[in-house]
Amino acid sequence: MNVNVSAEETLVLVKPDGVARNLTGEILRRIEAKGYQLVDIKVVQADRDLLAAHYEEHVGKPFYEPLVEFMESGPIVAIRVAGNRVIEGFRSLAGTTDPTTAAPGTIRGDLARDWGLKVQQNLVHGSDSPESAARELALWF
Ligand code: RTP
Ligand code: MG
Repeated sequence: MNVNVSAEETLVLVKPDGVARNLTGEILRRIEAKGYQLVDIKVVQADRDLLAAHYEEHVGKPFYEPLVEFMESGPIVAIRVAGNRVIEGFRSLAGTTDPTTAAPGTIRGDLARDWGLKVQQNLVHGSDSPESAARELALWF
């Protein structure tokens, strides 16, 4: 199996809910089972500056402040993942943002639900474009 073709990279975060629920291993298992490569990984307690930079596109939206509070609430596992079309592929593995309607078979669809909180606690983040991936990987690694 050729694993070195077009090694696009993406940033995956296991958010504080995923770490607290001991789902990091299950999420890594799904990434590896799909055939993507784990290039780098670390546990991070994110501060406001990092989160403000990471979520700059969402500054000013109603969910921004609860989102930052949630992301500050505990450790995050940051992972550099490589593979052909991995940016699109990981978002497909993750499922849609709202965990109630995320398709079964996806990380969010199988493992997350709406807890009725102020922000979606949906277990994972994945970069949404090559530009976002490059920007976010430089922030977290
Ligand atoms: P992510 O950035 O985490 O991979 O998720 P995404 O692209 O599917 O969602 P995005 O629109 O970028 O939103 C970032 C994160 O903000 C929280 N969110 N909550 N209305 C809400 O309650 C709401 N909207 C967004 C989620 O944690 C989402 O993943
Ligand atoms: Mg996003």
